[in-house]
Amino acid sequence: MGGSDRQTGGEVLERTRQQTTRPELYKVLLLNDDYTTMDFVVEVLETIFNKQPAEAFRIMMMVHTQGKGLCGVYPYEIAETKVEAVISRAREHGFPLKATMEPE
Ligand code: TYC
Repeated sequence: MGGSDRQTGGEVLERTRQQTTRPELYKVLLLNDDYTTMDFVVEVLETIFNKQPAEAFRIMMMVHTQGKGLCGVYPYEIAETKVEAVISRAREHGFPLKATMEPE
C-alpha cells in the first residue's frame, strides 16, 4: 500500500497528495540515406509529424546535410508508434529510410 492514503480499519479516508508525475519524453530522429527521395521525407514529416511544408523541408535538409534531424519529442509509446509508422510507410514505398528514438 502506498504512503499517501490515510487509513483506519482498512477504509481509505482521503488522498492527501495528487499524483503529478510527468511522462518521460523521447526524441524521434530521422536518419539520412542515399536512396530515399527528398519529396518522400518531406511527405513523412508533414503527415506523420504534422509539420508545415517549410518546416518539413528544413528538417529534411538538416537530415540530408547533417546525417540526422529532430522530428519531435513525445512520450514513449507515441514516439514508438511514430518510428514504426515511418518504417512501415517507407517499406511500402521501397525506401530504406530509418527513424530512431532516444531519451530527451
Ligand atoms: N539523402 C537523400 C537524397 O539525397 C534525401 C534524404 C533526406 C533521405 C533525409 C533520408 O532522412 C532523409 N535523396
